[in-house]
Amino acid sequence: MTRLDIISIFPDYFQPLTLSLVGKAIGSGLVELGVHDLRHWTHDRHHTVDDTPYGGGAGMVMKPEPWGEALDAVLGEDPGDTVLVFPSPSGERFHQSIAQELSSRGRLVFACGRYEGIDRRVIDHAATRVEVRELSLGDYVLNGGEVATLAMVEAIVRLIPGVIGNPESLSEESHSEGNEGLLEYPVYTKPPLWRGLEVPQVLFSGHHARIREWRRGRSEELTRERRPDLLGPRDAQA
Ligand code: JDK
Repeated sequence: MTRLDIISIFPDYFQPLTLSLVGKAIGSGLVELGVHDLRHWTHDRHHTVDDTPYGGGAGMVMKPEPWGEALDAVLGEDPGDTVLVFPSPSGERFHQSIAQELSSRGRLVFACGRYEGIDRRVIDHAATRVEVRELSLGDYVLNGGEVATLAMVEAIVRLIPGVIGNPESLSEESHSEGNEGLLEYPVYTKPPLWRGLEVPQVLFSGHHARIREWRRGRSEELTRERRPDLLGPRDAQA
């Protein structure tokens, strides 16, 4: 059983998690999900979570007090096997091996910031109590941590044993160890001729070794064209 908690000022963002794969994982008891509204841990009439930045500059910063109380409550007394994730545009880049690693943890807490981010002391203080990862979804700026959390949760949950019916399909896909770091080959299904476009003949041959070679060749070609960075420093010279 994996426990996921998400803290956000927009808990409604996480409604989609009750659908599809993550929803099924919850339904089948493999995953337990808690979504928490940060404003629950405010005490003023306006449920204030932001304030002006020390040192000046544009925008607002999330106040430390609500975050401190929220994390105390959600982490609880014994945050033993917990990883606390702060999505951030200046975090370490999230990738498949981090998803793999996080999928084996007992408990994950996602802290979603907004505005220009969270007062730094919240993260520094939390790091004295639990393992903290600041993670970036990619090199672009989102409006907050919610969308990054949705993507990371989906990438992590599908790797939890039992969540995906056929675990073989996991080891073949791009960015997993089994695919030798290449992009996936193109896939086809019926009909054999569609809008004048044919399915490559080799796929009808029943010749498994030739099919495997063809797929490998397509994977290498695609990787060279689109993601030469995935090839070794030598192969990358196209
Ligand atoms: C968490 C708040 C928004 C907006 C300022 C100035 C250059 C931007 C934070 N991969 C990824 N992208 N974006 C996020 C992410 C954004 C977040 C929060 C995650 C909380 N925001 C925001 C503008 C700035 N900053 C220097 C980069 C910072 C994750």
